[in-house]
Amino acid sequence: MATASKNPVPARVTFLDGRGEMPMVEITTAWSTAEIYLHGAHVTNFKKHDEAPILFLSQCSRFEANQPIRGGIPVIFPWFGAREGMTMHGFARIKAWEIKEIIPAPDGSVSMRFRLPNYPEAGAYPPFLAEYVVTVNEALTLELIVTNNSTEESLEFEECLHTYFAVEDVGAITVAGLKGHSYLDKVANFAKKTEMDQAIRIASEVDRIYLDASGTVEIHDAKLKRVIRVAKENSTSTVVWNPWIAKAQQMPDFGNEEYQKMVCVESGNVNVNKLTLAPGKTSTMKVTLNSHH
Ligand code: TA6
Repeated sequence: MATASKNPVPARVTFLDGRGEMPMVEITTAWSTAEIYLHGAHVTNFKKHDEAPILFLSQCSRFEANQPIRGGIPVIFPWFGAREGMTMHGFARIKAWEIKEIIPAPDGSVSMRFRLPNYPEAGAYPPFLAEYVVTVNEALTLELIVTNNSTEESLEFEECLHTYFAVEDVGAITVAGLKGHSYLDKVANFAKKTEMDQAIRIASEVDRIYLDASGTVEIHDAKLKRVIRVAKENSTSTVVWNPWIAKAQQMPDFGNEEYQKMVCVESGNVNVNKLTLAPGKTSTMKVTLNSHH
């Protein structure tokens, strides 16, 4: 929770046209700055005033309709991964969300509530409401709130905040907090394995869905001398991904060398951890990102 400052610096919320003339909002608080595009309710930047940005954003990212932004925090909903004949990772990240509420708090924090309008692609699902609350202070807190508005059908869905973290050199980081968990190794055709390392190192393509993993994960960045903490509530899947060299070269919206400057640590409920929401019920997945030296 943000430490309430005696004379909170008034927060500032600015609406502007971002890259690709896409509407975005910039939030500046006493502790930090964040940028959020309405496209996908996509957070593209979070930077504490005295630190390097916490999120990675590709220099080659697209900023156009029906294309995901490469980097920041893609909001993956209502499915994760590939679906025959459908867009990868659901449609929420490539659609415009609406701003429903801006809530300045007495301590100088700012929260912004976004809502996913009812697009035709949602027709395959029982009626639902998806909202996303982004809170900016010395941390960045994200809440993905899904309500099943059906009176008789259960809502089955996957969700994931597919966060790209900025690192100085991916070869000099470790990812901690997943030892002992089972994971599906996409690089080995989704073979089920067990994580043996408390400090995971990345020296090749890594694409792992850790299952029943609800704990905090830390990214230790030796070169930036900082630790990024990914804490979460109501999320039992953690995905760790780095495309490495070959995959980086195959992605047109990602620089060939950019794999060295990022790691995805994603918080969700995917695969066998997918959610089934009873009629009228609401589920809230909460992720809090922070960093310290
Ligand atoms: O979360 C890891 C992953 O599923 C990888 O397999 C890779 O596909 C990545 O997501 C990025 O997917 P995207 O559709 O954003 O290129």
